[in-house]
Parts: sequence; C-alpha cells; structure tokens
Amino acid sequence: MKTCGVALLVVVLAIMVSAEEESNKSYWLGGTDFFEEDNWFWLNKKKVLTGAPFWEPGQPDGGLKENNLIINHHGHLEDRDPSELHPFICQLK
Ligand SMILES: [Ca+2]
Repeated sequence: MKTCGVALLVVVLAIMVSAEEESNKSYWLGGTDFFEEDNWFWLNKKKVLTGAPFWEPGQPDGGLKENNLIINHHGHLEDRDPSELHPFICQLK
C-alpha cells in the first residue's frame, strides 16, 4: 500500500509540473508491459490501472514496440518506445 501511494504521488507531481510549465513535455514513469503485452505493472509490481481517466484516449496503442510508460502534458498515460528522450519524474537507485 505504501508503494502504491508513492506511485500516486508521482502521478500527481507529474500533473502539477506539466501544468506549471504549460508545455508539451512528457515524463517517464516506472511502468511497463515488457513482460506481457497489455499487462501493465509499476516497478513495485502493482498493476497499472487501465482505461479512463488514467490513459489518454486510444492508448496504449504501441503494441510490442512501446512497452514503457509516460505521463503526457494532459496528465494521461501513454505507452512509448524507450528510445524516446523524456525527463524522469524520479529515479530509484
Ligand atoms: Ca506494449
């Protein structure tokens, strides 16, 4: 439960940062469906909630090529290719 709260805090911070910057920046989050397509998990092994209002409409749409999670400038989740350059919200050691 503690780690779930941390994940929620990360999402809220990402939304606040995005709103303040008023930019089109997206940020990497610690989520992936690398191990099983369309089965998304946070780094703490908790399941990523799917659908509205969490995900951008139409997302995830990248299939096997996009297995990493960002939060976009709308505050919604999208799947993306890990080769894309985006800042991180936070990094675990
Ligand atoms: Ca995928």
